[in-house]
Amino acid sequence: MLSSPRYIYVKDAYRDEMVGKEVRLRGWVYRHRVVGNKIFVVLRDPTGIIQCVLDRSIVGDEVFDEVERLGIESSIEVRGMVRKEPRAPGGYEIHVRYAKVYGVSRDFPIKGGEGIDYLLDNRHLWIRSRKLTTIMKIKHSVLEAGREYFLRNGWWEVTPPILTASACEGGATLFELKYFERKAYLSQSAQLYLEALIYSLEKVWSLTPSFRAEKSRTRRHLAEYWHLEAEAAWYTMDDMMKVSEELVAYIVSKVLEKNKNELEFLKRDLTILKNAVETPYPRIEYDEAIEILQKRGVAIEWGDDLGADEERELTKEFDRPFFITHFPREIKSFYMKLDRDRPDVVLGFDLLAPEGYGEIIGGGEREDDYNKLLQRIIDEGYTVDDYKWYLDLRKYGSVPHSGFGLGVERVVMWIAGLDHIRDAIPFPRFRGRIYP
Ligand code: NSS
Repeated sequence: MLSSPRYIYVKDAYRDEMVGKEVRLRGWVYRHRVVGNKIFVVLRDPTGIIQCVLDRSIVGDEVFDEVERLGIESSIEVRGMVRKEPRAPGGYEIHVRYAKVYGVSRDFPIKGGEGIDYLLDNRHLWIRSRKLTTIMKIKHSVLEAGREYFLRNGWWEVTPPILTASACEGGATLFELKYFERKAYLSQSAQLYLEALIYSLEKVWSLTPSFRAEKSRTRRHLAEYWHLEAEAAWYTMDDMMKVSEELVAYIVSKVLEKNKNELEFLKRDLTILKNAVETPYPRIEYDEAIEILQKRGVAIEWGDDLGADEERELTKEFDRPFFITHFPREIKSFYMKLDRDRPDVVLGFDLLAPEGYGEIIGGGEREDDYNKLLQRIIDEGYTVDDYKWYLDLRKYGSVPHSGFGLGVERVVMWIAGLDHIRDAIPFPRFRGRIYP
């Protein structure tokens, strides 16, 4: 008895050595066209699409009639021979001998040309699109490279909590929830917990969801995003900036290496992206950023925060990612260490992506002195009791330390060249929408 031909992925059919071989493929109907006694089914699987040709005289009436009626997104299996066919998209096709229908799909709700709100309502189906599939593959490489970078450089991966009792990045963007008899919040950042973990492991990192109740909908804010964070004992702000740029350069180099096809599908211009593989990245201080903006005619003054518009303007000065450091203390979080020589600014940094994208990382050196930190917490109007445990870290063997947080979807948005962050995550959350 002849053994069954093996299952292959679509991408494996696009090879000369497969020509003439009998194979099996499983997937979904991407396109479907009937021409007389032939059906052209374009089959989609995780690796691509390929044309499959069914001939009535070969597959028989029963199979032919069943496949003829199928709508797009029906799931099927085909068995047949790989053939070279210059007229087929991609140059290869499957000459089908047998087909089996698994799940019929009729009237798939997405036909092309729908508006964004409709597509978001049907996100559970829209994620099958080639565009979103392509972006998810790039995100996979970003996450893989991030983890690989930390593993190779001796960092410990840890698992901080998501349910928290206090704010890390200010009360304005906290999601509150009922936690048994009391109130709690969804974490905005693992930072405070990572700080507690450096006392045993010194160099730690984590990948967690972070939550921000952003009041307005923008192109680069999600209510739930994936946060890659690092914290290390003994590290200065400069040390941590080096880690940040090495990490980003490593991620970009891996995506360029592994996702050539995906970047091409998205028509991503690689000229500027390629510069990000080389470090160090340029560094400017906040003061200089303000001067640049003023020269460019932006109405801004020392002390103002940099928003998306200001950041976009600044990115025009650079052809690679760049750091801004030494921000006024008033616009940054309570935990940031003040510059010893200039106590009006903090030892904090942002890393901005070029081509208009802006901030992808925020980090800096932490206040490690008990009394100074206590004063910052009081000045901020926080309840000291909520931060008692965090203050303890400065009471029992305090050390200089630094850290940062990278927004995974911000990085994906930039690397993939997206105009909106929503496509960097399969099920985006922002104000006014939590479905599907
Ligand atoms: O607020 S951050 O700038 N900094 C922190 O949360 C620090 N506690 C991180 C740390 O030092 N461990 O956020 C860090 C990054 C920021 O640069 C963005 O890339 C991303 O997190 N971020 C977001 N991405 C998507 N949507 C929203 N709303 C968002 N907010 C921050």
